[in-house]
Amino acid sequence: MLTALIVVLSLAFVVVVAGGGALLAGARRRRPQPPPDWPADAPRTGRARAPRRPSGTAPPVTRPGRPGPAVGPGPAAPPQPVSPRPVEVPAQAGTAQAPSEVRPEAGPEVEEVPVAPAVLDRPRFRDRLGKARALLGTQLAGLRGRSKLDQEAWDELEEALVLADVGIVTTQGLLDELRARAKQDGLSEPSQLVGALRDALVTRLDGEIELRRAAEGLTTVWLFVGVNGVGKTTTIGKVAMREMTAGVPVVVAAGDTFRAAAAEQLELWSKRSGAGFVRGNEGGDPGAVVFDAVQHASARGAGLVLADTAGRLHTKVNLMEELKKVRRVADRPPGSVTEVLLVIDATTGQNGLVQARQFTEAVGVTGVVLTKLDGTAKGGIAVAIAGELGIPIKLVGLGEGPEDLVPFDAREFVDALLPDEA
Ligand SMILES: Nc1nc2c(ncn2[C@@H]2O[C@H](COP(=O)(O)OP(=O)(O)O)[C@@H](O)[C@H]2O)c(=O)[nH]1
Ligand SMILES: [Mg+2]
Repeated sequence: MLTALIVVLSLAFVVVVAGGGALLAGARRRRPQPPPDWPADAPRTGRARAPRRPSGTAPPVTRPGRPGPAVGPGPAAPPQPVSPRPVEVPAQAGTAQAPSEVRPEAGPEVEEVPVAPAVLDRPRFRDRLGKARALLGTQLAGLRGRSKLDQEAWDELEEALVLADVGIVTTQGLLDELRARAKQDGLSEPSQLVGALRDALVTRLDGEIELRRAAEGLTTVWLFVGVNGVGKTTTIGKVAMREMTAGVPVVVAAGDTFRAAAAEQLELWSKRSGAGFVRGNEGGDPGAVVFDAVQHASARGAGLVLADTAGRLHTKVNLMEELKKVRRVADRPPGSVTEVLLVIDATTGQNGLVQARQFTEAVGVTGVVLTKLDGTAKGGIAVAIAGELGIPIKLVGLGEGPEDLVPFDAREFVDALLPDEA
């Protein structure tokens, strides 16, 4: 009897131990997923881009004793906000920390510690461009219904492109190209024409989307410019979120000193992301704010400053002069302006082109962030910008949330814009 009891108890013990082990193994398998793609350090070719580091794991946590990485901690231990002349310190910041905590170059041991993942789910173009696809779908339906490629078919295509906000000049250029292609390849069906349109659009939109970084030892500055309400501050917040998630210490500079609310809005985003935050007084010198942000980012080893700017001043000339000055100041070592990103609201249509010309003349735009694509039926503005100005679209806003800013992908965009049957 006693022997039987001992045997039963031993069996129960074995089952419990084996079950516990399986659970632990299961828990290990359920590690969080890798982070979203981000173009800054990824190759342009192909759709899959290498992630910086699995964001399902925590950013490196420093421990004394062994060498650490060149970049500072990410969201779990964000870089502390800097304290330049006019500054507001984020509530979560605490007191200033030694630079070694921002940039653990020598000494500390690095350990990957799993924490709650800060994964940003990347929205798909297809899911967010429904309005634009619906408009082009209706327009192209007429073209598809035709039996041959006659003048009326060409007229139908022209109307569809103009209505989608591709713009007269770009539309004419596209039609010329497609006529030549139709002749050369002997295209006779309207559906073949739409296929050729797909390719022509992708070719025009495909550009360099990488966000460039400064040389070793300098602090990268990305300047965000554009008229009021296009989404500059929101975009900076989203970029800060992405970069911090990827382990890059960020400082955001509230260079829109025209409205106090702009700095407060940016401060909220900095709190969400853990990025450092620098602001000035209302009506103060935005150049000084950006200068301070660079100085303090550099002193703490934070590699990236995202500078907000005003979208409206008393006159347009004032605004452009101010932006030129901000750029000059930000570009003084240790600062290095590697991107001037013009933010354009896709819902403003052709007006965006006019803005793009003005800003490009004043500050030399290096890339476009096209926001609110989720809210427009006229996605063709992207083609007009890329085609007429030759400025690559680098990022697009597909919504208001932190995850809704994605690297531009010409093929994915065009596939989302043109209905399947087209
Ligand atoms: N739907 C949508 N709204 C956006 C997007 N980007 C920005 N917004 C909204 O546009 C409004 C103006 O943005 P804001 O960043 O303040 O513009 P700024 O004046 O250029 O700084 C805010 O309500 C944002 O939430 C986007 O990609 N999609
Ligand atoms: Mg703003």
